[in-house]
Amino acid sequence: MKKVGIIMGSDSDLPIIEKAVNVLKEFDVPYEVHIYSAHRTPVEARDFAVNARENGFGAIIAAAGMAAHLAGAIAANTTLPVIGIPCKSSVLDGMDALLATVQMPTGIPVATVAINGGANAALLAIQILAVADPELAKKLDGKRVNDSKAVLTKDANLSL
Ligand code: RP5
Repeated sequence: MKKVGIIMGSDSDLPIIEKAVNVLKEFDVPYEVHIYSAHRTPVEARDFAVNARENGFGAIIAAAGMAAHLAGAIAANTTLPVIGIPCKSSVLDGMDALLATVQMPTGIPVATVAINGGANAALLAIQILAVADPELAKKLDGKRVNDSKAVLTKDANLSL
């Protein structure tokens, strides 16, 4: 199976990345995590992206806050699908990162999830890998069924 690459701009983004890692573990999807910054370690971030396909990755998750250029910088250097997580890490509550991550120029797409949306980033990466992996697709179907059941159980237990 292809791996999911997870890059975060700083170790202060770790709590958000942990949400993604937990989902990937739940689905037994292999992953690799790195701290590379578009600004502080631009060479390492670029090298990871340039070599990602050859190194067995099928999708890349990039999480950053503030002037969040990481996902865009990664996307500029690979044609693998890149999923951006805008992180809430400044006085602007993540709106800065959201706009910086989502507003990509035509030709270099970044699939941007919600602010701090670590779990959805992982699910989207899994859905991308599942296009060519029927077993993984079946696991995704199973999760949807379980998630629905959990809501309906809460509905049945409502006592207001
Ligand atoms: C971004 O700046 C990082 O992704 C992080 O969200 C934010 C703050 O980084 P630190 O100053 O906490 O290292 O590059």
